[in-house]
Amino acid sequence: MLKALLFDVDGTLADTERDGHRVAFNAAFRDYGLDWDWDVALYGSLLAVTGGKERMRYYVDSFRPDYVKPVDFDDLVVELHKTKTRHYTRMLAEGGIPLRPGVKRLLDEARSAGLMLGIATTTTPDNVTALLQHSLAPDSPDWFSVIAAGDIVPAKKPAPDIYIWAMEKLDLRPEQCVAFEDSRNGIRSSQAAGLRTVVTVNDYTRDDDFEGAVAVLSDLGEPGAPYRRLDRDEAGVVDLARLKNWLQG
Ligand code: XBP
Ligand code: MG
Repeated sequence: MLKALLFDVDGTLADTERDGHRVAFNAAFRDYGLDWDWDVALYGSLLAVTGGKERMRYYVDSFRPDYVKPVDFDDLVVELHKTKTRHYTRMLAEGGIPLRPGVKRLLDEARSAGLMLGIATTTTPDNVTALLQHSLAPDSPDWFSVIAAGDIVPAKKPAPDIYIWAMEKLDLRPEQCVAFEDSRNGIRSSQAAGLRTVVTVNDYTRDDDFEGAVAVLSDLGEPGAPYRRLDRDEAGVVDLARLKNWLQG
């Protein structure tokens, strides 16, 4: 029986990567006088690595052979990341990034039906709180029975650890939950944790491999603006009835 919906954050709740995280990274690089500038296409390649600190190291190692690392490079990465988090949370507070279609509708329905809600993400906890408060509702972090985020587990997605951690906190088994993801790294993580997974793609992840997903959708859909299913010819709105139907089928 379905007891909880577990959500990824970036790319799933909102399209935060291109116009949120990417912009905040670049602002931090400028603050530190670095000539690093991540354009939209490059950022798509960098998304192969989850976690902001891990992503910066990957960039230097794979794209900047010319960069001479200072002796305190690890500390610099930590400081850059703190600065990036400040930029990102300020951006959310100033204008917010809208939630994707159907997200609030499904969260509201799940809460009314007494289902538990959870978050499992590689992003920093402050980023999750800021997104929920500014784009969903000021008290919405309290809607979630668990918010599993960031460095809480050392191995980030695609490792299953963050989902396993969240389910342990909820005292639930994978069969009692369904995950919502937007990326290959995300579904690798959720599936390795034993979770059935609904995927809503975005511009960075449309062509990813989502083998084994419950459904691959343009978004969760709204009445009057239905989702388009990418893995078969179907349109509609993801509500609990449809979700349970998919899970039984
Ligand atoms: C997305 C990520 C994160 C963010 C940046 O995670 O990979 O690294 O891009 O966040 P998810 P931080 O889709 O699991 O939410 O800079 O805070 O690491
Ligand atoms: Mg994601």
